[in-house]
Amino acid sequence: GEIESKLNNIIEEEGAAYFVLIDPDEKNYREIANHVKDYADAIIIGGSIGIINLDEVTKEIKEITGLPVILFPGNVDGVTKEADAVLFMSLMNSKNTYWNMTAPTLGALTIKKYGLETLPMAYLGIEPISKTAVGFVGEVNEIPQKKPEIAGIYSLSASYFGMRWVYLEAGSGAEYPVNNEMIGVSKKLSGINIIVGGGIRTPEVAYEKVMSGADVIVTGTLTEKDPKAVEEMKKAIKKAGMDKLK
Ligand code: 1GP
Repeated sequence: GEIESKLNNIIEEEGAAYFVLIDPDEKNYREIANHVKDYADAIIIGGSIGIINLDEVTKEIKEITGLPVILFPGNVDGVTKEADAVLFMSLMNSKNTYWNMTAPTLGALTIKKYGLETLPMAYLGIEPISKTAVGFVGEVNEIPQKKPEIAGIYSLSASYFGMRWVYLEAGSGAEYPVNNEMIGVSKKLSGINIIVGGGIRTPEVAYEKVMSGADVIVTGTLTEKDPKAVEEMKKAIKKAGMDKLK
């Protein structure tokens, strides 16, 4: 699809991409959109708890930023025709089959009707995700940080299923992010695009994650608290991207 090609080009040419997550329930979404429009490569829209005015918020964010707007649905109600694409995902390490397969299946026909481009993605819940909202809601059997190879084999499995994206998720507001070794082994084993998010709050940490193998860095909480922080984040991510390509 068009959006996926665009993102792949950015990853290929710049070594890494930067996504900003906006929770549709966030009150200052206009302010965030305004600040991030010159720095993020794409906006992802989603949240695990409650969604109000998803159509309107998505439409406005698209108008303000002019960036690709990609849905990151927390459930079957997380889709709108106002977006460009959707992360079509399986929470592979949930204990509940609803989050592995039923929710995406129930959402599939709506996605088709809306004509949204789909990016097939494995969503993997990593420690300390259990302490965050998505871990609780998604009944995640969290992958311990000390067992990077488990994330690696899930990523490999995802690639064999034909998925082209893996999201290593520590959870929004996580006390600490996914470790570098886990990112490295996931990238090495799968060869597909690795998105890393949850608990990334400084440019230095973002730099390390990209150098370890992350293709995409996501920040949500940081951007909500300090929308201006995106400028330094972008610099670090792109610097790491170029250093990685060398
Ligand atoms: C959550 O990975 C994202 O899905 C972002 O996490 O809010 O901690 O940046 P933060």
